[in-house]
Amino acid sequence: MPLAYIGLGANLGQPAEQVLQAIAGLAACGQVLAQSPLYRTAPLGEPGQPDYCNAACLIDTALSPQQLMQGLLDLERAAGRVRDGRRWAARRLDLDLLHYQGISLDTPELQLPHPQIGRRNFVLVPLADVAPDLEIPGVGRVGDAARAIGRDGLRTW
Ligand code: PH2
Ligand code: MG
Ligand code: MG
Repeated sequence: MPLAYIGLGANLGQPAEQVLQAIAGLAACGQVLAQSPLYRTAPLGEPGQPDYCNAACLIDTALSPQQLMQGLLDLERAAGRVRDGRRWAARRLDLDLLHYQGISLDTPELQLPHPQIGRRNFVLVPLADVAPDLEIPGVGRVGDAARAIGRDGLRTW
């Protein structure tokens, strides 16, 4: 079955609990093969928001990318995420489909690989924990990209 790579983030409520619960909930979407440690990361975006808890997971899934996205949105809703249109505001849970094995997509609903992977250390560093040798188009080898971007603003949770 295809492998899929998920980025997790939360900075409202009980961020670590929501991230761990989401990892457990990913069982509804596939088999979780690896999970990164939890990181405490400085918020990027609207000023004054709490630190984020970030992590990444590798799953083996029978779902299509679109079905998997729906599953991730369901988990975000179950955690109480409210989407109010503000792009980089604080949130209870954010699940990003970062990469889906063998698929490149550029549609309004879904872009794969996720266009921001290479720009954010709070995505790259946890992803490198679960898939250092993964090659992502436009990013390169994830372990190398994570080392190059550095760990500014990142601590273990
Ligand atoms: N997610 C955002 C905006 N800013 N900052 C950190 N540290 N971690 C995130 O996951 C994050 C963010 C929008 O998805
Ligand atoms: Mg995100
Ligand atoms: Mg998101």
